[in-house]
Amino acid sequence: MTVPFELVARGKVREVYAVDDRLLLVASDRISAYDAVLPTPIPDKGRVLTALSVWWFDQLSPVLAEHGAGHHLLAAGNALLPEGVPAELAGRAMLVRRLEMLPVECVARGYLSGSGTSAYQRSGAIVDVPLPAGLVEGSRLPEPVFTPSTKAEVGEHDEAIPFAGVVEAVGAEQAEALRSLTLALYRRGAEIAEQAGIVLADTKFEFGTAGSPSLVLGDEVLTPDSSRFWPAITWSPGAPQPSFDKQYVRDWLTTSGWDRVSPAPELPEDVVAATRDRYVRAYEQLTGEPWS
Ligand code: PZK
Repeated sequence: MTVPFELVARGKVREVYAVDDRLLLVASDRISAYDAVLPTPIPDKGRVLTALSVWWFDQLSPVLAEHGAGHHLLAAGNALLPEGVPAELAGRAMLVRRLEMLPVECVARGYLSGSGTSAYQRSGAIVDVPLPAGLVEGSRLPEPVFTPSTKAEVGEHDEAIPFAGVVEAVGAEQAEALRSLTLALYRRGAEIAEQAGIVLADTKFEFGTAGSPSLVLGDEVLTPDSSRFWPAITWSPGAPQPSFDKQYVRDWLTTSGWDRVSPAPELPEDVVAATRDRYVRAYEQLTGEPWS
């Protein structure tokens, strides 16, 4: 497929194109697991994640407004996109304001998981954020915490940084604003997810600046690719929690004999179908709207 716009950034499963002074964020149907992009696409994944982001931007608007902030979404959906956007991108593209992106990943955690658990087991803290004794993988934290990280180069992992690192990068005033807004957005998102039977364990936001409002929420928001979603019904601290979206993929890869170094194997069609179903169910459960 040829997109008649300049490619300005490319992630594992997404692309960004320049459209005059704006950007087009395109979500593919590609899926990653264990740091690899799998050769088998998940039908509708790009459309589901785009629709979820669009829905979350709307849900989070009041929180952003309370903080004097905005979001970058200008338009989404076939009819609203500029002329020249290919039909194959229908539903998978968001037209957004071009921002000066801030050089930090704004991570909020309400539950202990992954790299947070590793850090906690080493030091009782996540970098400079102390946590109480006795927590285990999957524990709910007494309060959500802001654990920012650097934006890693391609192929590297993000690295957690202390709050002072955010101050160094963006100044004290903006650092405080990022922490406060990140935690407020996470709290509201987790509350909405909880009502839908989904634990929003943690998430990563990216912000940029523009003329006005100064602080603008960018990127994708509260999708399974930027967050850990767990089914509330199986939440049971003390071991890794099943992922709402990728568990079938991880389980199958684990039993496939794949060495996690070679190119990943094609997924069998039942795993593809079950995984597509999980994305669609996440959308339907969260929004209360049927997928179609
Ligand atoms: C921007 N990325 C990350 C990398 C992706 C996304 N509104 C914006 N203004 C300027 N730059 C960006 C955004 C946004 N969002 C974000 N890169 C550029 C990224 C790779 C693939 F889809």
